[in-house]
Amino acid sequence: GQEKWPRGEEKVWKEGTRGPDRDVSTITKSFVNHVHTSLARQAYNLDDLGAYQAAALSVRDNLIINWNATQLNFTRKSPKRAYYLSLEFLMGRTFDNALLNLGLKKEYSEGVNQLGFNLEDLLEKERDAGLGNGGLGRLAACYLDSSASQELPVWGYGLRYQFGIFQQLIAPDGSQLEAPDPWLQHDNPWELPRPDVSYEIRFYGHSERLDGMKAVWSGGQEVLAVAYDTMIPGYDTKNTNNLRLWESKPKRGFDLNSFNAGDYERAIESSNSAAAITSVLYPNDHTTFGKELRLKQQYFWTAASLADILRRFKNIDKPITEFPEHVAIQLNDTHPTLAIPELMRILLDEEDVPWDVAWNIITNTFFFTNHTVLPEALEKWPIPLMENLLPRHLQIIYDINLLFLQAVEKKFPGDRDKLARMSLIEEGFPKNVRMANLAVLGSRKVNGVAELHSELLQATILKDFVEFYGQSKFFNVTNGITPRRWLDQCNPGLSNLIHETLRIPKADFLKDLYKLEGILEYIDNPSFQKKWVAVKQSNKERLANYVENTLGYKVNTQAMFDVQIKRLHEYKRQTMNIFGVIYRYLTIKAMTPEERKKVNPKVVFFAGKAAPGYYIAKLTIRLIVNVARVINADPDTKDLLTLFFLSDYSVSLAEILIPASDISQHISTAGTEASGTSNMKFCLNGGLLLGTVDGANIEIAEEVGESNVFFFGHLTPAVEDLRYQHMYHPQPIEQKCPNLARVLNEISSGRFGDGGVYEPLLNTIRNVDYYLLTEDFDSYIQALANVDNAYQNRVEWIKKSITTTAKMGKFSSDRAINDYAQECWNIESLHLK
Ligand code: GPQ
Repeated sequence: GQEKWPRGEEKVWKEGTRGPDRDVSTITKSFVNHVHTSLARQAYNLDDLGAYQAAALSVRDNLIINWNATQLNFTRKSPKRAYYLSLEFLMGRTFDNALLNLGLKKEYSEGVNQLGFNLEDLLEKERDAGLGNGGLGRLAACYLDSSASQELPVWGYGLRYQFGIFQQLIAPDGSQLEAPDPWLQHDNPWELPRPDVSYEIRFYGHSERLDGMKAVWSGGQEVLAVAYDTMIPGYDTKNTNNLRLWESKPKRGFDLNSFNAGDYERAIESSNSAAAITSVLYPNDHTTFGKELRLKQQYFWTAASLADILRRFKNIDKPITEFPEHVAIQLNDTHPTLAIPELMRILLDEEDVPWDVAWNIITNTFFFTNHTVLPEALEKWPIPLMENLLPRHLQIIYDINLLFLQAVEKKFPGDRDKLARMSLIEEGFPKNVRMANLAVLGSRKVNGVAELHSELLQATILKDFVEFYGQSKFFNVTNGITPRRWLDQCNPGLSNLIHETLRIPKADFLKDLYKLEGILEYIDNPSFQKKWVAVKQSNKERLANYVENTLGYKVNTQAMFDVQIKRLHEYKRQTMNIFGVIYRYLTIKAMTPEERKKVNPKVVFFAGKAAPGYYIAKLTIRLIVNVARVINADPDTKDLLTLFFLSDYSVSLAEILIPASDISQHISTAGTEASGTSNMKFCLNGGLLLGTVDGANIEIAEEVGESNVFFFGHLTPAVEDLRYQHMYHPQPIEQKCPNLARVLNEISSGRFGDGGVYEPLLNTIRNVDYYLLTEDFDSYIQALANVDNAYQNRVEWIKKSITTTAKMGKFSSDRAINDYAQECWNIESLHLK
């Protein structure tokens, strides 16, 4: 029926909600208005930072109008919603992305020009929102973009860290130094504080069991979770979704009892400990540390998010048993797994729901994505820690476990080993809660992030669970990337070329990436090829400028650009790359001037952060930096080979590096990289792929054709046997891989600075070589040679590049999000008029 207008004159209200006009004069007015009122500044004292802030506030006005309209529409129509719970959202910058998604970039560029500024300079003033470590966090950011762009009712929930991923500096000796990332120092225009949306979150205390499965949890410490909303604009739609991040605050300003007793330090201590919960992102990737503060973060965030989701559900006045028909919750890795016992707690203790009914709600609401098979990344929490911090949740976990193991025993009588493997509790001193097992039990469906990874999951760490639940609970969603940021925003030249060539609106291929295949029609067209090369060339020059500005080094942009950018980790084998560079260096050194003329000149780029406590990864950075110093200063070779380690890798730096690459390296030991997503980004931008038969590399090759990628190395099924060989029949490295042995000896002998420094790193390869460099090095060197040869035939190379871009349709995160929407969430788009 027709709703009554709530207050005042409807006509006047409606006029106000129309939103600002999109013409340049409206934009300049709004900009000047923000300079004068929001910033209290003048044309006289406005620098680029101030101008960025004014422009951002003006764009934000547009976003807020759309955000409001979207949320009102969701509330009115109350469709089923999905929530993406992720401890990491690696958003990068917002300004440029918002302009592109709103379709206002031209207008703003002209507007700020009229006011004496250059839009590109203003874009540079924004700090990255680095609320994540790497692929897992960036995936979450791409998924938000795709959900909003496809008008799907999806919200993200995360934490508002005061400090994101640390800033990486390089010390004079070449090693990594960490500095804090104060990204909120100058207000963040892209968020809306919501002091009215807050929840009290309890820690510690005690839990008293009542009759049946209920209990009362009381006492302990309470802290406040306060919401901050970040607007997520869809591309080419008004639909604007929400990322809700929680900040922790003391429940009261300070502890009044201590304060009145004159103990002021004590009084602020508890308030400091509340604020500490969301103060910093844990900078570890693929490892768990078992630190109490991290567990606090996880509970604080899941409890606040669930309280918020439940409150919204209660607004629609449906019986709690219908919860899963209105709500789907995706668990991004095991980090939010406490949501499972937390929802159980609410249902049992607060909503008076019987156990079976509650468990049925749980197992129809949650969905779980696993991102690795590496054992060190599987989260475990020591029982004593959990018992102290979350006594009620531990009880619930025990209850879930008891019922579960009874069911396993019934299905597989007498298999004690199986029971031990599947139990939520790992025996030991101390005992641990296995979060992955809990996530599997509590979820409707479980997925890996690429075909191979999903297969491996089911064949290894989840094997028992597949046998118990059956195949249908387990499936694959291959990761994806948003073409808005990773094509149109980072590579406008390429995006324009495709647009002009296909003569279709950009929105057509940016929203349906399969349309890129259309460029194959022009693959033999010399003028198209020329333009294709020109785009790559200008992207290489942009990167060269960046290197000159940051490192003061002139880069040869005629050389092949070879890039490896990702977190430093032994399994990703940056070591193999740097050893390969050294091998190349030694080879060129040994050549006659005549032979050198035939060498394909190459510039090698590395970037990536190492976890502050990851000694070997940090040594690898130090080695790369010091090798670069030697190689770049060698007059015999420096025209043919240079090497750069670009510090402080970030989303924004990736946006410069990726479009400039001719070849990129994704060279993990087979079976270790779950998917990889930068491989997709490079290929989308016409860079070729050098990689192992691992993760999404395999599916990329399936799309672009194996002749267009450079594969090498042992395959996954061989890896286990090889490791076994290494363990039980060790062989000296000189015998196994003389080429690699020679490289390691050059390092030891001090050719790249004090060799002794690198012994611990070199010994990981000489001794155990868990990641099998000695097994793959020769075929790696061969693959590099194949890359050089292919590059010599420039026309063929260009065609490979065009084909690679053309065939990236599958890797749009729009496709991935649709897989989730259909396979898991059962949600539909809601178009906003
Ligand atoms: N990934 Cl477990 C991370 O970035 N951090 C982690 O702690 C774990 C996984 C990555 C994974 O290594 C990549 O292969 C994936 O492409 C990415 O998650 C997204 O699924």
